[in-house]
Amino acid sequence: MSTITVHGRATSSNVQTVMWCAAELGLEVERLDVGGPFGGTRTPDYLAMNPNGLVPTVQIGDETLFESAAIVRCLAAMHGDEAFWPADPLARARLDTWAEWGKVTFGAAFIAPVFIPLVRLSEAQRDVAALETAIGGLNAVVKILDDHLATSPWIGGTFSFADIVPGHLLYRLHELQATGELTLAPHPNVTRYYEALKGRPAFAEHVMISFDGLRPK
Ligand SMILES: N[C@@H](CCC(=O)N[C@@H](CS)C(=O)NCC(=O)O)C(=O)O
Repeated sequence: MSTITVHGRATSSNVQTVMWCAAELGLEVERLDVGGPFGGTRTPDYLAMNPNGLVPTVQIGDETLFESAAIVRCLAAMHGDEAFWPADPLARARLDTWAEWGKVTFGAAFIAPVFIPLVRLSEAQRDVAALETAIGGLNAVVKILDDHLATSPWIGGTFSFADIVPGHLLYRLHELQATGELTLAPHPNVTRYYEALKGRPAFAEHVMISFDGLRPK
């Protein structure tokens, strides 16, 4: 089996998706601390692998990839069984719809407009009005997931690659609610789903990582 090397700090949510997916698939991965306080993303060698200068960058054998969701799909296609990565294109697309939604809708509504102001900015640096609007938008998005999960235990009938992309956001979402920093409308199905994710050892190891180190000093 090809060696898998993940360049990226463990506190990066996008690195977490890749690490969680690899662990669910039972893959051995070497992870290197890159990005954030570790630096290393602006060197010519790194930029040659990932011109965005972001993490993760993943090497699978001689191949180098960036974009976490694409990497999750690649690992799933290479190593997933029929439940994790269905062979039928339509069955897979039914799941992938939610993986894509997790990235471009849920992730976009949560990380930049809500998580970053609440965690990475001091109160003085926050645009309170913009944050309130963003929390309203996030509520609407979480309701979409909650409605979907009312009829399904996982994103699909069984755990699959499609749980990784929206699922990895839920540790941060629920931690911010637990501390009272974020208040959302009740979302019982999402909370039930999060409790199920917490029972997965790979999720606990790679996603439930404190983000306190990201807070301003
Ligand atoms: N669309 C990219 C986004 C990658 C990204 O924004 N990574 C962040 C961490 S989550 C990053 O590299 N931040 C700068 C750093 O850690 O040095 C992906 O999904 O891989």
